[in-house]
Amino acid sequence: MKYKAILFDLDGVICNTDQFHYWAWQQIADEIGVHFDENINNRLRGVSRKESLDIILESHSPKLNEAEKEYYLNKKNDLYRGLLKQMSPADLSAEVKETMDRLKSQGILLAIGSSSKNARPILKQLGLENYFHAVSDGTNISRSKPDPEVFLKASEYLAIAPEFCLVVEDAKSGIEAALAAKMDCAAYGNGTSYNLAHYNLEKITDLLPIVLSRN
Ligand code: B16
Ligand code: MG
Repeated sequence: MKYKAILFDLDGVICNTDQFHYWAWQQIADEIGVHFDENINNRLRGVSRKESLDIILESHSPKLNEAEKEYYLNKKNDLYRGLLKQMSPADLSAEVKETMDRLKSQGILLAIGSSSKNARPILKQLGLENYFHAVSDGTNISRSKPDPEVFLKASEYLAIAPEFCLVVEDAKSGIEAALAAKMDCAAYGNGTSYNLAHYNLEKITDLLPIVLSRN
């Protein structure tokens, strides 16, 4: 068996919360008066909230002090949490759910590997709070992607060695984290533009032949 576990990124793979992050960061950038666009937003994928703000502020002067940064971090999270409230199980695409159900029915273990500290509430909104065999997220790590910690923790929780894990990621930082964890990686969405992963998924169901034909 090549893969015994699939580690799914959350924002941008299981759900489209990446759009909410983008919108909330845009409000913050506008308030600060710093330029923000899609290219900068793509650099924030998989990166922690704090590091995201530092990336947005790269071209800004004068530098913000810690209290000011704290204010904007809290405000961004409040805006983002406000958007999450509108999510429901209807926001989980049938394609994603069917793909995960098929893998599960074949005895493959499924985990979340997300940098987000909001992963648990998001899973609840989607009706997935008890769906995964393990959840590794921003609350159990000290270094976010591209550090491999979040995926190594997931493999530890599942008791499956990294060589048997396949990561599904939309972020450059997430693909790098998977490779640093010595795991295979399937890129999805924005992640396919970097040509760094072992596989590029055009649609999430493309995962099925990759995983099931090698088992
Ligand atoms: P939060 P993922 C990541 O989640 C997002 O891609 C990234 O944009 C965000 O800054 C990070 O979570 C932290 O999220 O502010 O909710 O703690 O893609 O690793 O699932
Ligand atoms: Mg992501």
